[in-house]
Amino acid sequence: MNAAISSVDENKTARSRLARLNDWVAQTAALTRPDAVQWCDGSDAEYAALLELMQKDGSLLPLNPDTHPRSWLHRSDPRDVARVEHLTFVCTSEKDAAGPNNHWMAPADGHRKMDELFAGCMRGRTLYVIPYCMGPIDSPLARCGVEITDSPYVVVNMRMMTRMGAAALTRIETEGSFVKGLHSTGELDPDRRFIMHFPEELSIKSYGSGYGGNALLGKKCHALRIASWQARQEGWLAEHMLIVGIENPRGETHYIAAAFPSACGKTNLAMLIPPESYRDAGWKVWTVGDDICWMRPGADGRLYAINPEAGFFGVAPGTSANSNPNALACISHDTIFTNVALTQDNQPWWEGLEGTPALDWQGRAYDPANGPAAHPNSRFTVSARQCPSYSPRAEDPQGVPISAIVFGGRRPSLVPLVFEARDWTHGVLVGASMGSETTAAATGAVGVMRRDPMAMKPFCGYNFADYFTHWLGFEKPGAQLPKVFHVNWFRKGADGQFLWPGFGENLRVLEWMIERVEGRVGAEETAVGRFPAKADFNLEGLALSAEAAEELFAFHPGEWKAELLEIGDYLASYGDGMPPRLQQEASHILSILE
Ligand code: SAT
Ligand code: MN
Repeated sequence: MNAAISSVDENKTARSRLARLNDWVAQTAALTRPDAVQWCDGSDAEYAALLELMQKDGSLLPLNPDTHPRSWLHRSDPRDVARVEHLTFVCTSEKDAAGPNNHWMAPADGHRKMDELFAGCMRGRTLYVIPYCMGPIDSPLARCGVEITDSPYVVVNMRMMTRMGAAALTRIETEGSFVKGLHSTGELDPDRRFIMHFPEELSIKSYGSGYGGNALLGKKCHALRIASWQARQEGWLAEHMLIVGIENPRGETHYIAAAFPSACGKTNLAMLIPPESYRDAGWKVWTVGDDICWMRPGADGRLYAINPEAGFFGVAPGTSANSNPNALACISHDTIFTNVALTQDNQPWWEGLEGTPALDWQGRAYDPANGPAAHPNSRFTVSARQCPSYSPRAEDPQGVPISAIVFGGRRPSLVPLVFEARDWTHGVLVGASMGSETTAAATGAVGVMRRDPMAMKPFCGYNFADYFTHWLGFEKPGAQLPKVFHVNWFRKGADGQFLWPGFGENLRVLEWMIERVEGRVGAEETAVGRFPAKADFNLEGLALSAEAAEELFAFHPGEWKAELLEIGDYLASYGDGMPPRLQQEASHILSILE
């Protein structure tokens, strides 16, 4: 074909691709009736104008410019401070496709319900159109979306959390496909709040919440619930995992992907600072991502991972110079804080920091009788580029090769500090049977033990039975799959205190994993997996009592038997679609224990 003609054709196609977006924006405006429509380009000028607007209307309060330059505090409605799993739905034509792990509604009913809420809801407001890309803009693993929202707070957060604006729009023009997300804060009335997903249409509708996971649609709604659906169809994985690079003294870097439920230390592990002796020996830690990991097999059979996000939406309480100096450095400027407390001199404050709060997260004079000064799920939003340990490979369009996958939860008893799965099938079982105590990241009781497979219970956009089958399917000829491990930083002693110091010392556990990956050390075979041999695990320089050291690595067959029986029942609750291989694996372990 003549070059001139082909470029005319391409332009036409690009325009018609954008026409789909334009039509959707026009239809949405007709439904929601905003006063104005603003297409976001992601520019500095746009960002500055939005900050000014929010400062004027009081939704952003400037923080102390000497200690926290260009940083802000946002206070949520007190009834809107966490994800709402009971109001989160997956709408698929067949109920079974969503599975027992999701709340389900028929797509037509879901749309009707949401469109009633959206009708006229943007009167007096501006409708913002946010084109964004999840993942490095030039990465074949990245995927685009467009969020429509009436919240300027969402726009400024999306700007830090995603690649937002003109470049994303260009990619959407050439690619044609994008995930559609419609969001309104509505009245912030918990009785008029729903987060609905339509995976078959690659679309999301969210109404009545301005909180992170409910409102920043690129994050959990797109990058996990919708992406997990796309990933299954396209042969990859969208996971609730941090990605961290561990460089050993020989200068070799192993990348590890680790799944923990919300508020269980993913950000801390992703930004770990090695203990002094390790630093002296030459160990380094590189942050790729702290919450979400998209990975797929590369030509060499290994899994390659990208972080689809561009920023961190981290839990503030507990973040300190002791626990996470890298995070503290990240958030010393150009940061948006949500629901933290304030000191007398207008610095952000939360439990775990030195000093004293003057105002609590609701802006009241601090009174311990009202509970913690900062909300337990208060957050910071910050660009990943501000992280001192940000990996030079974090923006690699091809992703980083994963050497190990780690699963972990809050388990006060039974589960040892670390063990290794025997093989991929066993590893999938270890992930599928993960348990953890609930945290403040979602509304509801805190500290209740529940099963949270792969830390995806709130985020898998389809039936867990199919999800486990998808995971098992990665084992095929030519695959060079990572080793799978389970860790538990949260084991407690009889006195109720944590047995393991955690934080930087967790590098000792990662070191053992890497040695296993490299085949440098053996392991002790048990019915439930491979445990470290004492001689191979570095406890030097740790103030750990002999009993604690014993207990952290102990294997209790009787208690494990009870655990395995429970796991068997849990897996059976997913019905006939469950891959028999997982049940067989669980039965096999049980038979060794008996
Ligand atoms: O609220 S978010 O989903 O963005 C954070 C979390 O709970 O993991
Ligand atoms: Mn998370």
